[in-house]
Amino acid sequence: MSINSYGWDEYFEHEWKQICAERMFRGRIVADYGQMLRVASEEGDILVSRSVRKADKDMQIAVGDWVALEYVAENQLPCIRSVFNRKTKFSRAAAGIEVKEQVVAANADTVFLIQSLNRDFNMKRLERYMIAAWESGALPVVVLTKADCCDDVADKVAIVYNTVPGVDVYAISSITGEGIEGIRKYLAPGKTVTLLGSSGVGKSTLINTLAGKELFKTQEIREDDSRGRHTTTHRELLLLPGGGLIMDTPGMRALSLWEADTGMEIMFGDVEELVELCRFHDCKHENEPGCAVREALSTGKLEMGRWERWLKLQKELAHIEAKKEGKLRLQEKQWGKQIAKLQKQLGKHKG
Ligand SMILES: Nc1nc2c(ncn2[C@@H]2O[C@H](COP(=O)(O)OP(=O)(O)OP(=O)(O)O)[C@@H](O)[C@H]2O)c(=O)[nH]1
Ligand SMILES: [Mg+2]
Ligand SMILES: [Zn+2]
Repeated sequence: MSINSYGWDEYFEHEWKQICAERMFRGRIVADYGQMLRVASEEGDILVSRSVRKADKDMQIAVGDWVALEYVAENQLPCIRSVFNRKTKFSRAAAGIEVKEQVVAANADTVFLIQSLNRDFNMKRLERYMIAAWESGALPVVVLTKADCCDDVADKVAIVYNTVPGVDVYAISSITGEGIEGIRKYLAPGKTVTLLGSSGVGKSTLINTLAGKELFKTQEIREDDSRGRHTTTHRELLLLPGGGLIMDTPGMRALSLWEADTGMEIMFGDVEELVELCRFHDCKHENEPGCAVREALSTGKLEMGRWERWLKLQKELAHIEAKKEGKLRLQEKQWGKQIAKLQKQLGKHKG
């Protein structure tokens, strides 16, 4: 199998030259089954265990990653020796109490942010996905599914254009085929597209439509609350007949931001600029004199809803940053204790 068809290019060739070692071979992670991963490799399709040998121990591996593999023992699965630096990564804060990044997709060129035109249409959510998408380094594209179930497609598309100016927006239907040809251009040979969105919006159906066959399982959304059923349970990267690569992902319940500096700057740069213009650098934007935010709100230059969303996101990001810092301090404290213990032992030896 040629790895070129999986998107291998000069960028990774350069990476490979740095680590290139005899007996190692290359592959791309194409499916994540938890402890096991499937890899499309130079030696064919193989299963490997998630754990990484030697270097990069803490590195999280995600579907889309390029890895260097090696057979270390006879009759055993090969193991991952190294994970190549990524071109892009789409992350979120992992669910649960631990402060942890979850890499959802690696090395995507484009991310399709998917919402359905009937029940799932939500601009606040789109804004959040857009922040994470810009942060990822991949190009975000908005794909609105189930156009066949919607009477005001043009109005909804206009709302999206308004929310995310300058971003490509497509209204499609996997039932009638409307709009499908338009999105194929992102799936040029060797290019990777990741599909992201809530459960039931039609991600797997779209892949089946693009592939022209039933490759992935799909399921009706629930009657009672019109939510999806979380039909897709693992991430998988598929090579389409046209040469493009497309990644299916399980529907996301919530997208908690992990890192957002670039994403916030792109989505809310105007608000950040205003905040800088306030007379007092610690302005609370309540009723201080010379508050540029209040001024902009009163003239309508800044919309109240947008300001409130920015404030909320800001608070959320400050909270995650504080949690990250807390974790770091805890690690440092543990380190400190270990060092103190060692020094004590050394002292004893000397004495
Ligand atoms: N009318 C209509 N129904 C669609 C369209 N696309 C998908 N559906 C239906 O929506 C339901 C959910 O589709 P899936 O493809 O399973 O949704 P998903 O986003 O993969 O959901 P998860 O795997 O749970 O994240 C299925 O019953 C599909 O037939 C469309 O364009 N029009
Ligand atoms: Mg699915
Ligand atoms: Zn102010």
